[in-house]
Amino acid sequence: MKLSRRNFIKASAATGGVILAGCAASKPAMNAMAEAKAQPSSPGTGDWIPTTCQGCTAWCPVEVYVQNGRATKVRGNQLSKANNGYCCPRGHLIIHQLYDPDRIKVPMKRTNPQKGRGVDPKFVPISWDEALDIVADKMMELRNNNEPHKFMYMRGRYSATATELLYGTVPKLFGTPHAYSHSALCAEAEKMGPGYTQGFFGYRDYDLEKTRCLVIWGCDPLSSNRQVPNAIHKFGKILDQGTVIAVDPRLSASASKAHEWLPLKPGSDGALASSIAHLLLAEGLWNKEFVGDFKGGKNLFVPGQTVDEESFAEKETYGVVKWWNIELKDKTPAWGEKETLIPAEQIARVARVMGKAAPATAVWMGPGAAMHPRGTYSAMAVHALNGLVGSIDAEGGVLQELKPPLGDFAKIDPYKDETATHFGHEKKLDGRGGIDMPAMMKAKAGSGVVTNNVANGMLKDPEAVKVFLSSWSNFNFSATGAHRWDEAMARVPFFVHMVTNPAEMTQFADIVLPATYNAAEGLSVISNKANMHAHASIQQPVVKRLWDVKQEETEVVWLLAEKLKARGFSKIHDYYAGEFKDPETGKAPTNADEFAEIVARISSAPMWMPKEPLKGDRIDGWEEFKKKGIYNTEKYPYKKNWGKFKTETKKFEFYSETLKKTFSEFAEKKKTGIDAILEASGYTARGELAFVPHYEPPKRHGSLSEYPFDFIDYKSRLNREGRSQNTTGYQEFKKVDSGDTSWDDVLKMNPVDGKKLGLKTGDRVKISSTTGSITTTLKLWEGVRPGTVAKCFGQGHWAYGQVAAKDYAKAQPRGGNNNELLVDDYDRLSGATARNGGFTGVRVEKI
Ligand SMILES: Nc1nc2c(c(=O)[nH]1)N[C@H]1C(S)=C(S)[C@@H](COP(=O)(O)OP(=O)(O)OC[C@H]3O[C@@H](n4cnc5c(=O)[nH]c(N)nc54)[C@H](O)[C@@H]3O)O[C@H]1N2
Ligand SMILES: Nc1nc2c(c(=O)[nH]1)N[C@H]1C(S)=C(S)[C@@H](COP(=O)(O)OP(=O)(O)OC[C@H]3O[C@@H](n4cnc5c(=O)[nH]c(N)nc54)[C@H](O)[C@@H]3O)O[C@H]1N2
Ligand code: SF4
Ligand SMILES: [Mo]
Repeated sequence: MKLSRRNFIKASAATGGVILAGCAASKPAMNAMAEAKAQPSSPGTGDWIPTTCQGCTAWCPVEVYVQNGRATKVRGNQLSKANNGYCCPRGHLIIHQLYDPDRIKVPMKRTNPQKGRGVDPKFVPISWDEALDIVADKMMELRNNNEPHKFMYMRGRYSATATELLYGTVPKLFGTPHAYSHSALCAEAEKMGPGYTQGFFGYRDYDLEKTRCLVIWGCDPLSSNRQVPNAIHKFGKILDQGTVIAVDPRLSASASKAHEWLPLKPGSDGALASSIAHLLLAEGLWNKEFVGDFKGGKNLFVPGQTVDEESFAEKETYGVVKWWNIELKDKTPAWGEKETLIPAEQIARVARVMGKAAPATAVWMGPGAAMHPRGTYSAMAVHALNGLVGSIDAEGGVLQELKPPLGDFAKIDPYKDETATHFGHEKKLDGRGGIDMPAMMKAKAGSGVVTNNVANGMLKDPEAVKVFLSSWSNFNFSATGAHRWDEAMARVPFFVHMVTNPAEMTQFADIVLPATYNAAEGLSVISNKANMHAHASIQQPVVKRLWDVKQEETEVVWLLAEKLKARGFSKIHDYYAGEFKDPETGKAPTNADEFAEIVARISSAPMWMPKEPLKGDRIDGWEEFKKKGIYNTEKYPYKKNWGKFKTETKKFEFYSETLKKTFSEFAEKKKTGIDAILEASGYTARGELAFVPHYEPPKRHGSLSEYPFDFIDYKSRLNREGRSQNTTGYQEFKKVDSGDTSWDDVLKMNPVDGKKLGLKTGDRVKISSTTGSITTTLKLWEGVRPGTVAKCFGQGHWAYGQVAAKDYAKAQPRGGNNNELLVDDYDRLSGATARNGGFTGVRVEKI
């Protein structure tokens, strides 16, 4: 039976069994509705089974209610301290996604050699055995031709611990440098803020219970970011006991409830931060316990005047006077007003509130302040405010992290053969480590991934990648400059996609391997932190699989390793079979299912069979871990990292010796100067300014005359990253995003601009940038200032399924994808893809 793209979804939705009849599938599968009919569910009887939601990077421990084998409801894990027993609105979409009729149900093979957007792949169903034979043959061809480095793996979302078995293992043992994670599409620039000030390249936690001033900056914690249930749970209390300030060019859900909303000009975050810092210093409002004080007791921070470094005795920080002299002394609120369009008096008012509540003032920075083309410095500037108010690791402040004790996997090095070692050192495709792309994550140049630049690398060298494997990814939709991925993917000779749905990237696949919907069908251990506790949470099958799907990081890699072994390359299999022993019985895995279970047991064993009693929860054995689903650590201790920050000086650095050292080493290696690197990477700072948090004027693609509006991108509160749009729940409830309309995708414009352009709500408009154009509906809305327009990221799928796309068969999108407008540009110091900061100018025309 031949299945074209056109009728694949139609057929599979109605009759999953028919498809399976056409191939040698190993498991019988049933239509979701058929099973429900066979066993009517009776209300009130069922079990809550713990698992982990991965709808966003909160990775909440949850429980799924299962009645007669059917998942019917979701709630937070009642034992979890991170989310207080709640899930956010999109936790409920787990059920919709799990039972999405458009899921890929069996492996598929492409029969149309032509590839492109809107080109029918003419997929036909095949068995797992056949599919993996084809993949293994293609991989062996590369090994046999001495070009294993033409193999590439790219990771989208992943399961926290098991990811190592694919991302960390397969490319390294096979012999290729081409393993790239999606992280630089995600929020890497944000990490540069805490990274180059306090030596912590990670996401922060917040003591929301005790906060007296919460500054929400470039994120919307009631809708998104990394701990939505906890933010919703505590928000009312914070409003009662203190002040909430939102810095966002758009009226977000948080901004709409905040005491102060600062709708700054997109990309001017550094200017706002510098003027707040200026005022805190000029008015003596910095936290003396953390920062220290003038030796003479008198405040010498006088606007416009430099200060003698010797006059100040610092405590937990380093370089506050240098920072004042180099960047801050002239950055008054009046100066700030010019750059940010926020009235000077509001800047001053907000700064005073922050200073008065210190150290219980938490600046919660998100991608909106950082994912700009010059975002490293605005991330540093915004995060440095936490240093000034002394909220780092303080009561009511901003915290680093604890970690649950996880079991490690054995080192792969002994399994690397000569070919792997040799070809593993070939040049990467993402441009990292060039003077125009320093990618200095974790204080080391060339260490950051530049995900989105991989497409450019592939286009430049079409021979570079011959076999491409990717999982849980959809870069043709999720990456800015999305059309480049269409071009690059069309040229890849052999592409294997391991996903749940036939999304945009899948349309370019030669082999499609249907993945488990991990939150409800996978088996893994996921760790994270929130609400002053870290946790490890199990992800386990809450229901039996309806379709012939497999988990890519454990089951599929095991089966693939077997296939490669049968063809003469056994290293990957040797590693899995030789090093993964059950922590209790010592037994080695003999098949894919056993491997998956042993992996989860190794990762979690230190929590349920600890060598010494732990400070966190007590769990007696694996069965209890599966039943409770979670291990919570003890509470985060205040001042944990004081005196031992992982910076060059061990202090919180307002003058980053850490960044200076990283830069100097890189410049030496490249035989050039630091200023030359800054220039090549598009930053405006020169000299000493490069080492302090400072304002870099926003970069912009497109002239103001041709593209008069700054474009504001943000996430839907129903986005499960790029994945929930094929559910009717998403479409029906889309109106929960402020200003939005259900079943549509609206561009929000200030009524003042609407009047000027003669546009009204409901008009169909074409939005164009220097890169591309999309068509959507217009909505006049006061939640954006004149000169800016905002549209939610999420809609605009031309594939994925019959709900997400307006017409899947014709590849017609519902609404428009922001990434077809946004230019592919980068914060080059981190390698992160820019999506915020108004760097893409757009034009709006009625059609
Ligand atoms: N609902 C939901 N939550 C999510 C996710 C999801 O898909 N949906 N994904 C998760 C993931 S993967 C990540 S990486 C995190 C992080 O992602 P989030 O914290 O959700 O951040 P974004 O929506 O990317 O950030 C954009 C925010 O910054 C604002 N903004 C845009 N330009 C500017 C600017 O120039 N300055 C300032 N100050 N603000 C600006 C936007 O209006 C918006 O509020 O969220 C996680 N949480
Ligand atoms: N304009 C704009 N672009 C953005 C963002 C934004 O805010 N604005 N956010 C960015 C961020 S923060 C991120 S993290 C990226 C995310 O982008 P990607 O890393 O590309 O991932 P997704 O698009 O979320 O999901 C990819 C695919 O995974 C499949 N899938 C769903 N569930 C599962 C599962 O359980 N297992 C497997 N194997 N596959 C599954 C689906 O088929 C889906 O198409 O997007 C980024 N892109
Ligand atoms: S979508 Fe995110 S915040 Fe919501 S329940 Fe899932 S992991 Fe938690
Ligand atoms: Mo992300």
